[in-house]
Order: sequence, then C-alpha cells, then structure tokens
Amino acid sequence: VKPKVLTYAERASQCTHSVSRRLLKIMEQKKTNLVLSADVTKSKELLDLVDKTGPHICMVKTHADTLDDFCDDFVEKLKQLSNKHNFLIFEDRKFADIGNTVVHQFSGGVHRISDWADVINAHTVPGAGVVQGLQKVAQGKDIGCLLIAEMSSAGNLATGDYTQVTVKIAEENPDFVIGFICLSKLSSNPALLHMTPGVQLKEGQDALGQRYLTPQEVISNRGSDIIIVGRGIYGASDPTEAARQFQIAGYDAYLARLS
Ligand code: 6AU
Repeated sequence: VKPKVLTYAERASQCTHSVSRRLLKIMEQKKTNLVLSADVTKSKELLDLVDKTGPHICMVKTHADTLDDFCDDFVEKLKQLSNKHNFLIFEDRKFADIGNTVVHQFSGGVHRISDWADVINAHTVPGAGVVQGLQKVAQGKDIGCLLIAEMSSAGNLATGDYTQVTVKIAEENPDFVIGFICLSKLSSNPALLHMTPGVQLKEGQDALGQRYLTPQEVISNRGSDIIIVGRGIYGASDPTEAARQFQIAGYDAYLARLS
C-alpha cells in the first residue's frame, strides 16, 4: 500500500521547530507552496515585486549581497511586508565555511542576517561544523536552516553519498535544520521540508547551467513540498499574474499528491 501523504496542517502539528510549523500553517491558510526568489538588484524594485506577489507566496527568498543599495530601512520595509501579506523571509546566503567563520558571516558584516531572516541555508561541504556554528548564532531566535542536499545546476557535485550524508546531518539536528534544498523527496520525516529551485512552467535550461522542471514534476512526481521560482515570476511581463499561475500549478500538484 502507498503510504498516506500528510496535509500541510497535519505536518505542522508534528513539527517541533517553530519556523517549519509557521511555514506549513501559512501554506495551508494561503493555499500556496510558492517561494518567490526575488533576485532583483534594487531594493525598491524588490519591495514593489514582493508587495504585488505577496498574496500568492508563503515565503520570499533574498540574496542580500546582490542588492546595490542594501540598508536597514530595506530590512524594516521587507519585514513590514512579511507581516502585511503573512510570509516568511529566507536569505539564500548558502553558508559554506568552518563553524567559526560562519558565526561571523551570519551575525555580522553589512547584512547582519541573523537579525532579520526566518530561514537560511548552508552547504554541507565543510561537515557538521557549519551547522553547529550557525546554530550557535540562532540560539534563542526563531530561525530555521535548510541544507543544500541537491542542486538544480548541470554538473553539480551534490549527489550520491554527499546527498545522503546531508540528509543524516539534517535528521541529527532537528532543533535547527528544518529541511532541504533538493530536487526530490529525500526524507520521510514529516517535519523536514523539501524545497526545489529550478522551476518554470515549461522544462528547459538557461545559458549558465540552470535546469528547469515544472511544478507538476517537482511536487506530484518527485514528492517535494515547495517550489522556488525566480525569473519565471520577476522576468514575466506581469509578475503578479505569473505568481498566481505558479501558486495554482504548485498547489494543484500538491492536491494531486494527496488524492
Ligand atoms: O528561478 P531562477 O532560475 O531565476 O532562480 C533560482 C534561484 C536562484 C538560485 O540562487 C537558487 O534559486 N538556487 C538554489 C537555492 C535556492 O539554494 C539552489 C540550487 O541548486 N539552484 C538554484 O537555482 O536564486
């Protein structure tokens, strides 16, 4: 028999981490498993994009280091929008150094990520120390970490044993790790979230190695939980309408998996 697929609400009640619980509740309430990857380079453009697409997303993903004009006021406004539209903030910093270095990268520098992000992510190439360093900073704060277990780009090395060890590190750190960046379901633990980038409405690739799958393939066939979409939304002539289409495609694919 096929194992029963749990709803977002059922999974929320099984989560011990406050951030995964909050995210799953938002997904259930707003009927969306869409994360907007807001990869634009001006803060005003980013805030406008997020205000327009906010009703359709459960989380916004930023690359703070690619903004030309990052400042505290931007962070304040992004937080206001996250309250207005009820979504979480994920800073896609991809920490990848020894524990002692990521402590400072996470808490300090220009961006002071630990002051404002709900979710961060890390590569596991340094071993479990990267998670321990980040967790030290997150102590007492509501921040969850995703581990990059698989990547969407052609020729990447996050495969096989690397992916399996990453899953193990996640399962051993439930107080901090809330899931994965991955291309398919990797763990049967209902508290771990699977988030997949490289999503467009049609399969394909870009000129620099990015590869795209459809929401249907990612959620229904590969058992992931969340789609992360950048250019498919902010590169569209009508980003709000594009976000609405991805919301519907992603949520329909989830409903199909439940039935
Ligand atoms: O939809 P796109 O191709 O415009 O943007 C995809 C976004 C980018 C990447 O930095 C990110 O997703 N990403 C990640 C993440 C989220 O960690 C991992 C990966 O393997 N591939 C990928 O594209 O902001």
